[in-house]
Amino acid sequence: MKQEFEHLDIERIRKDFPIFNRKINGRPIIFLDSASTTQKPVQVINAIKYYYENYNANIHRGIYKISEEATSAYEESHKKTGKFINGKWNEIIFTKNTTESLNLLAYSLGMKLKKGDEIVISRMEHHSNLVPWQQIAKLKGLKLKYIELTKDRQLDMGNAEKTITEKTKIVSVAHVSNVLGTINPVREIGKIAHGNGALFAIDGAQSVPHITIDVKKLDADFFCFSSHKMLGPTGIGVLYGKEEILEQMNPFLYGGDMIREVGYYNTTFNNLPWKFEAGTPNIAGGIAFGYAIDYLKKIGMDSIRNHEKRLTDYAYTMLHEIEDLEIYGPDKDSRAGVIAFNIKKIHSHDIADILNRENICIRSSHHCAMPLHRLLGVQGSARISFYLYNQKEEIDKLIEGLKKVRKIFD
Ligand code: C6P
Repeated sequence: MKQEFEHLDIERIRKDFPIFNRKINGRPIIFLDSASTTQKPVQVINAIKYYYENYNANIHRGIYKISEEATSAYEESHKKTGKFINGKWNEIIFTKNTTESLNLLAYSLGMKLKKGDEIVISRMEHHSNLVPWQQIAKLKGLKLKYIELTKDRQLDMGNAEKTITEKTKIVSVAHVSNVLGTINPVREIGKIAHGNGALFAIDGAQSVPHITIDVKKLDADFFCFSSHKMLGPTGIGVLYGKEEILEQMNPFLYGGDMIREVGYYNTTFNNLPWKFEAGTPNIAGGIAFGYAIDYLKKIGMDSIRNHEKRLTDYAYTMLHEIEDLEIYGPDKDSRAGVIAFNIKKIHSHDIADILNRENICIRSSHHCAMPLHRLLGVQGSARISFYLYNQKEEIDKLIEGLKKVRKIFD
């Protein structure tokens, strides 16, 4: 098995992540919760420190050297992000996180819809891609419809064909489910949406960090994701949108930097992407995010996906050794590096708590997908998730830990 894991130099990669030097009770941290947020390499941490120590200044406002340096570094990050997903730099709006990107969409697009217009999402959405649409639907008298799931928890494409109709104005689905790990056929969903004249948005929070993304190939009108789930700092998210559509949209937030001309009674707005970036942004975070992208590109997204696939396959197989353990979602060939499970008669918090005693960090609860958990017939689940710095040995430790959990409860 070892040989199969040797295509990436994980030991070398781990040296870039200072947190892995930390020991708790003399033992290292086994971090299996990257779907929640990832650890940060020294290159990203240093970029933040360097900015504050050397060119901390507001952007687009000063005509002095350090402000120009900050402006150009912040804009450079937009360019890197655009290239990373094959979009143009002015189609990249920096927000706070995926949640804010989706709220921006729901508000800006939703406010233009009329009573009776329909919005379609799926039964597996994270609250961030559910609550904003649900609330704008209530406010504007819109109809919110759901694409159903198959028995193995993939999107039911037959149902998608029926649910998306000419009344549908917006379709928004997760690329990868943060609970089921399902990788959704977003290109096909997009075709159905566009075939009915609807706009198509993708929640890419769990895909951009792990899979090569080409927004042009996917023909996504919008694509949302978070820096902190891809080695970057918290407080920076992305909304990609097709230029011609963003041009037609109204801003979500109003204030400084997003304007061209302001009078006491009227305002005209700035060019893209600044029209959607009101106020002083997270400058340090935006700049450091560019360094996270550099890091991922250096390792290579295909290598990262391969590595995670091997870890996921291995974990999926090993978890089946645990008695009464149920995994949610499709089989290992159709999933990303996220595995949610329950062990019969043991609460997921107990599993997480006992593993915590071994410094194994996993997530337990509804993972911000309460309706999905209800659909699965459970209140919550335990969840493990992987990234480029995880090792096969960590999965072995997890399995040992889970065997201990079983023993305690037996
Ligand atoms: N999921 C998890 O542990 P933010 O918090 O805005 O950066 O990302 C929101 C979000 C949106 N969509 C999906 C599919 C997600 O997984 C998340 C974040 C984390 O699963 C925190 S709940």
